[in-house]
Amino acid sequence: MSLVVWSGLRYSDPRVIQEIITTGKLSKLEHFEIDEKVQTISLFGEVWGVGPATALKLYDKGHRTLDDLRNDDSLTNAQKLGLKYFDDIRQRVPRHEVQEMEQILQKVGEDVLPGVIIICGGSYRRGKATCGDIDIIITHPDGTSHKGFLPKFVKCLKDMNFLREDLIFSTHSEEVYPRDIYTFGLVAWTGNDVLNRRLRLQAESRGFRLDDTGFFPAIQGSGGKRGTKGTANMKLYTEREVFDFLGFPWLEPHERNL
Ligand code: DCT
Ligand code: MG
Repeated sequence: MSLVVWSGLRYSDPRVIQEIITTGKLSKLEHFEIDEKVQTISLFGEVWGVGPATALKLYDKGHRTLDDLRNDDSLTNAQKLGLKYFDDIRQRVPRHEVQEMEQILQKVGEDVLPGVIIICGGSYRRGKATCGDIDIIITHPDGTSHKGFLPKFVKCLKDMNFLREDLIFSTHSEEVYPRDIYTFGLVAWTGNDVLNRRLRLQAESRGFRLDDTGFFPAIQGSGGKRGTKGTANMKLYTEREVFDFLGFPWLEPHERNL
């Protein structure tokens, strides 16, 4: 980057010299600095677990490369893992690999909890040829035995070395969808993000808030126009019911790449 910019400057150009003499600075160089800053912050932001504020903080500390970050003790464990697997995480996974992994996950899940339903959502469910990650949605048809499944499942996957690290998993987290709200999780985690935005807007126009756990009727007069969690949830059990309820034309998963 710096080479490209610098090669565009002719040091002997009288206008360059004139600018430095009269203003004490060189506007092209300032642009370069801005560019370098933007590029570095955006690179740091690609490290898993590093948001824009942290990226800026790291830049202000003087870090300019990923190797600089590797020597910084202030990184959280998740950020260190993000660095360690930086290239891996950025690489897209071929569809057939995701399919194999889904089958393994389903088999291990079944061993841990018979009847458990494990679906791979996201771009995979939308039929994409490669996937940025693997989004898993889990439920159990009996509505209760999903409780406590996730820690056991993760332990099993780690014991067999399928899972090497976990970034945000906590043994207290219960991130399996109870059967009665699973459909909303499935819609939300299938996406894509543009469709989700449209579905949420459509819900709002009908006086509901939609998220990955359900439809929530707006509470009149409380400023809760968008609907608030905790208000009665609509019981819908299939994706088609969700689309129908919204009056949104039905889309098969592979048609949801908006
Ligand atoms: N999602 C959303 N809004 C976002 C990002 C994601 O509603 N800003 C939903 C839709 C897809 C799902 O979450 C999973 O997200 P990603 O894994 O980020 O996207 P993807 O569609 O699976 O694509 P990728 O192949 O990049 O993972
Ligand atoms: Mg994904």
